[in-house]
Amino acid sequence: MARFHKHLNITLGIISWFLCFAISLSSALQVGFYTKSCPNAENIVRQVVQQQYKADRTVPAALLRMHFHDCFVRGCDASILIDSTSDNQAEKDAGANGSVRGYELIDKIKAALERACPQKVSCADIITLATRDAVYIAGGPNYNVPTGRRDGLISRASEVNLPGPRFTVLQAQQSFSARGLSLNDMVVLLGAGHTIGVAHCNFFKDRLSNFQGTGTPDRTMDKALVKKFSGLCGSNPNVNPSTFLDQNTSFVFDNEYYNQIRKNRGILQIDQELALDSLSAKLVSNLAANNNNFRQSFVKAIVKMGNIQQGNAGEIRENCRRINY
Ligand code: HEM
Ligand SMILES: *[C@@H]1O[C@H](CO)[C@@H](O)[C@H](O)[C@H]1NC(C)=O
Ligand SMILES: CC(=O)N[C@H]1CO[C@H](CO)[C@@H](O)[C@@H]1O
Repeated sequence: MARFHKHLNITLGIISWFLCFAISLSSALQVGFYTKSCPNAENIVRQVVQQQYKADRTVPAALLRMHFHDCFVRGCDASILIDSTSDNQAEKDAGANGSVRGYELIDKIKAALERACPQKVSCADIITLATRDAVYIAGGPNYNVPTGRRDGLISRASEVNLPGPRFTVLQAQQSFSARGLSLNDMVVLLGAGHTIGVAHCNFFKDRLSNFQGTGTPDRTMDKALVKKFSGLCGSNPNVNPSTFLDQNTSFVFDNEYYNQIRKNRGILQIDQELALDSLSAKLVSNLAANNNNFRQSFVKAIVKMGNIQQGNAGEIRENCRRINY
């Protein structure tokens, strides 16, 4: 018993040390970190995002998903941007990352920043700022982004450990809480991402027929949608079309996602489960009823997600796709 307590004490000691360390790291981030070193940094990011959005309305979805995938693996350190090399398979080439987009846009922003102030602005901050600007263009709230992140030195496909579309709400919650995010943060962030993006058939077509061996489609999916997607996804294994995760206001950053999943119009299994599982159903109905509540909760949750960090070692990458020599 004494031995058990000793172990427990050591474990608690390590955990609290780690928490202090994590808190002291995230408090190193501050709004306006580049005010002196690169006064125009945030304007430059915004201009490039606005310009690209005019050519491509899917930019907000691309950036928001990239931000999520970056922060969930090794913290928000731009490890997602690293290209694989002959001796390293990087995060972006892990299965879960197959459809993350927006790398060229980040390159463009980085090039503009390097012209204005070489070697000052981290790629990790670029992702975070660009996401903020894109969310705002899509109709979301504007908010202050703490900056001062450093770019990580490691990116490994084998470390990618993201929640999957067939997770239960409880499993997803565990994945979020391991990163310091609450169930409420999770419900808010999922709705924010999935109110503007798309999903490819491979992530949800198991719901369309013989769902989990039942011989029928997923009974929790609206019948008209089952029919629509059966046509869309078809039976040709060589094509993998996509559809909007919010089937109503697909390009608008609003709380409509929550109304849709309450009408059995969720696309991924996890989307639908969010509305049905007793863990999250109440949160979903509150968010569906109140767009302002959604917007305010989103700002808190995305800033919190942006503060996930794993260590303070790092650098300001010259090229977001490569560790500096
Ligand atoms: C349990 C958590 C989550 C799961 C299982 C999940 C899963 C997925 C899947 C499977 C897709 C479809 C990808 C494709 O077909 O290309 C997707 C799309 C997307 N997700 Fe999530 N996601 C989760 C949480 C989040 C969060 C927290 C965010 C951001 C705040 C987010 C943002 C997005 C966006 C923006 C898209 C659309 C991407 C695009 O249009 O290119 N997701 N998600
Ligand atoms: C789409 O959203 C509008 C409100 O923005 C709502 O009135 C309408 O019922 C929704 N349609 C569907 C099919 O959910
Ligand atoms: C687009 C892309 O990079 N896809 C990769 C996703 O991950 C799988 C598995 O590691 C690779 O085979 C794909 O090439």
